[in-house]
Amino acid sequence: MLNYDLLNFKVHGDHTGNLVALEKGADFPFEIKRVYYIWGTDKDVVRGKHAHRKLEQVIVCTSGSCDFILDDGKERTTVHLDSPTQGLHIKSNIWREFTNFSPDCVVMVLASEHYDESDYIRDYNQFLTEVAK
Ligand code: T46
Repeated sequence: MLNYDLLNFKVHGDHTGNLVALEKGADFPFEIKRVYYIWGTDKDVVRGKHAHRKLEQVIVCTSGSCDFILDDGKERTTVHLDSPTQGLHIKSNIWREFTNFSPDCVVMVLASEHYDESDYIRDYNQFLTEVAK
């Protein structure tokens, strides 16, 4: 089984609109050390193309939609993200690519660690070698 979860966030909504709050605890799987967001990517661009040795992330498409392709070296699946009420929790050692961006797509990422280039595996063959160990 691929090492990911789809989280459904509690929505505090009323006639004034909606709000989602994310705090470590029952509703969120780790302490957030970093937040970044991505927008303005053309539809057919493929981002990612790497795995992380340690990092866990929760990925939220706060606007628009995109597809995340996840691969653990044995199986590959595509997760379509199109709601600010859902978070894709990707754990360690998963190769990810993301593409099929809508023009209004904004991807917000909540990360368990600070930015560390040495945590990235950017070569697919190296990834396959590491996950086979
Ligand atoms: C991931 C997917 C979903 C930083 O300086 N600090 C940061 O925290 C990040 C995430 C990136 N950068 C720099 C490194 C590169 O010069 O921003 C540039 C673009 O990063 P990258 O090519 O890694 O972007 P994506 O969209 O391919 O991947 C990012 C994350 O890096 C990655 O962890 O899982 O989003």
